[in-house]
Amino acid sequence: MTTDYTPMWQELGLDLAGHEALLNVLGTAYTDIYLSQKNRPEGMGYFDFVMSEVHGLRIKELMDEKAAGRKIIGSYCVFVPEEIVLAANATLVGLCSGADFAMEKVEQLLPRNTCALIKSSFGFKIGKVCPYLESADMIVGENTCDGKKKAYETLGTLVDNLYVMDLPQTKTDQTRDLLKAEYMKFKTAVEELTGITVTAESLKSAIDVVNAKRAAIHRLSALRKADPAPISGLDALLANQVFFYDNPARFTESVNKICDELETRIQEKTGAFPAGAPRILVSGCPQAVPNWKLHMIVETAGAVIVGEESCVGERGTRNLTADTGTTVDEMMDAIVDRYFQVDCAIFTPNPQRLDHIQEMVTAYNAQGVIHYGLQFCQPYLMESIPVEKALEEKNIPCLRVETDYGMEDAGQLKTRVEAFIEQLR
Ligand code: BJ8
Repeated sequence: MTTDYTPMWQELGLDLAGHEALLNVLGTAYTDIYLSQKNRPEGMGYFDFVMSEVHGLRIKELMDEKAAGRKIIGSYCVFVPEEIVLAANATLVGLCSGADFAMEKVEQLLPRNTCALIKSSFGFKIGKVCPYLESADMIVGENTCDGKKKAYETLGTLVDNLYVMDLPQTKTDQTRDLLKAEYMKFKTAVEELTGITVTAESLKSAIDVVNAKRAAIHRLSALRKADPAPISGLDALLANQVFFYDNPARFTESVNKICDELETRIQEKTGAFPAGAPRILVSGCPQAVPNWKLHMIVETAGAVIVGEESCVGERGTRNLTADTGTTVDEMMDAIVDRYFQVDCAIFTPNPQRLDHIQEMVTAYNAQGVIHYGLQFCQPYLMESIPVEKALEEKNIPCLRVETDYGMEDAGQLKTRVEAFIEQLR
């Protein structure tokens, strides 16, 4: 028997009709895109269940946590350190920004030429269709790209619990100090919210929890190096998306379980795609749930995506936090050092990202790169040109795509992707 979550959604103040429409679209898309895939690992059943309960059971768990006095913090960026949130006995959830909603109303508040990700975050708020957003006791924005920076000024008028974190845009000793100061300030804000002081013990344990989660994803990523690829890019992308809102310990356990299965598949040479299928690395803007568009187009055209150089992917998860510190200050330094390596395109200059893309091409044995840029995203679209040049110098084919969340350009994209795949064959 399926549980009726309507009273819970009502209590959260969701617009029930709009929410139902969203869930229907999401359910249909998931069935068409995910459940129609062939040769999926059995362990993906876990993620199918998570997705079927994405606004149900997981929200119920968060509501139970709230009833027990725990605070929920929502974030839009991988620069928000989960370690600090967990150490203050709160839960961090990523706020999805992967689908268009209430666009007409959004465009009364934001210019039309704003990226789909920012518009989506507004659409979910204005349309009152995101239970994660509505259950959050604090919403964290960050000064990254100009679009987000300015949009948070307006978002602050729509929510009463927005906390904006400043972030450096260059990488020097001075800006590292700025990041540390911002993380210390954030720690204080979270402590004030929860009424719980972060201790060396709680921070150490939080670092371990988050490191374990990232290590599980690293294990999954490493298995994608095999040919035939034991898991599709779509399924691996989903794991990277669920990373942001599942219970961390359960996520780690489930991903490790899938990895055990993938290891057996590799030994038996069982692939999600046939051996020798063209292998592609996707690089660029984050693909938040339920943005599965590019992966779907590529994989239904017969190529397999073997890695994502993205914040919903390896850019976001790649480094662990050193666990050698013994005092809160030493551990805060380790956290700062870990996050300061994230090579988001808002940094200038940003040579590390170019190096990382090339390292990933080699590590995952990719034959080509698709650079995924959201329309109107200046940082990533600007950077896509040097990325393409650097790859061309190494004779690595690169296709730059610029798109949004709509399906109007799907046919045209498909044609370009198919031609690119032919080039790789
Ligand atoms: S660390 S990538 S998660 S900021 S797509 S909103 S950049 S105009 S999302 Fe990001 Fe943090 Fe950077 Fe990662 Fe702006 Fe571009 Fe829109 Fe973007």
